[in-house]
Amino acid sequence: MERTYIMIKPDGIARGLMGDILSRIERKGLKIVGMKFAVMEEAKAKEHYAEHAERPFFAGLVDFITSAPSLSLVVEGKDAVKIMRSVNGATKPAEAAPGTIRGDFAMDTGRNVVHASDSLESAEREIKIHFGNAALLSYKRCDDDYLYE
Ligand code: IDP
Ligand code: MG
Repeated sequence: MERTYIMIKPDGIARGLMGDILSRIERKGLKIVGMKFAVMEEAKAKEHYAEHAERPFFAGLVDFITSAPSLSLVVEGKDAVKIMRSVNGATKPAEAAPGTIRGDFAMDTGRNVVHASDSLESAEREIKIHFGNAALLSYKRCDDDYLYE
């Protein structure tokens, strides 16, 4: 079982897409085991996007991510990291397939609605940044259903 870090970015929240995006995650069969709705602190945004610190879009990206509320999630399931990358779609909306979140809802790379960790290592790092030691829910498989414990 894997855990991954997902963020519905400020544009997704402002556009009223939170419910649709949560629904896609649930209908896919993944479990939401952590949720935090807040304006991200600048230090956390900088740490989260540290790999892009030298890129020309970094300052604008941090400004945008900290400008308004975003929804941070921890999502759990088999192959959750890979599956959430495919549910989100390609980084550049022009390359994102229809049926993906970015393919259906985004036009600009800088306003691409969602984030998902790109590897298990990134997921662990990002969950630590945004959830620290906060307790996450757990769930168990029960017959054909998945139940929270
Ligand atoms: P990812 O979100 O699909 O993992 P990354 O390449 O890690 O994509 O980039 C992180 C985020 O930085 C992107 O989701 C996007 O919002 C933003 N970004 C990436 N490249 C550009 C760019 O060329 N211009 C503006 N924003 C960008
Ligand atoms: Mg990335």
